Amino acid sequence: MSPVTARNPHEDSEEKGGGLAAGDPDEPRDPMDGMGDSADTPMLLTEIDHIAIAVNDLGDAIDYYRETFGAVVEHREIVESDGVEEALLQVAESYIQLLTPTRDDSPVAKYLEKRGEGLHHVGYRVADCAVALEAVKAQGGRVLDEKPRPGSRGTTVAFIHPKAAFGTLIELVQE
Ligand code: CMX
Ligand code: CO
Repeated sequence: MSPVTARNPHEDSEEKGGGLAAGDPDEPRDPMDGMGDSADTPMLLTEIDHIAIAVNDLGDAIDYYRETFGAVVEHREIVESDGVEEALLQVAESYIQLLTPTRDDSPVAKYLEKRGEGLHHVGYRVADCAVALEAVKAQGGRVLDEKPRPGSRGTTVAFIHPKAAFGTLIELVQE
């Protein structure tokens, strides 16, 4: 069997520097090449909503961001259900979310104790949190919230377990 008759159109566009289709304007690259099963999943994430950083002292962290970068607090809130106080600092269409625990059994208190200050989670904005959460579950994802729930500043959110997401705690955020 000749390699020409066995030609797989996906192989051409994965070749670096010179398959038959390379440079042919009539044969656009398939952006899903090499993406495996994700070709079936429509893009659900519309923006980075926020990067959350766990800190021991919210005031100190706010001062650091203001003095170092000129970043100012847009919103401040205590989220009792999560045992956190947060400050949101806007960066273009996204936020830095500075987080500190309000009680000892808060997930952020546990995180600080175990790992110290630092990046706690990434919030990805989605158009519809329920739809995105169902898509994660359909892929066998390990979710922390079976149903979307209220987040801060009137958002609807759901968390995905970091152990099932390459070590990053993910929050789906619908505005
Ligand atoms: N990022 C990455 N890994 C994390 C993590 C985080 N934020 N938090 C915990 N882990 C890891 C731990 O290091 C640990 O790993 P090992 O088993 O390798 O040691 C593992 O996950 C289990 O961690 P744990 O300390 O035993 O903590 P729990 O399982 O009790 O809780 C989690 C972890 C993610 C389930 C819990 O923090 C949670 O439910 N989080 C979602 C809610 C939340 O974080 N709310 C605050 C934010 C509110 C907001 O954004 O508004
Ligand atoms: Co968050």
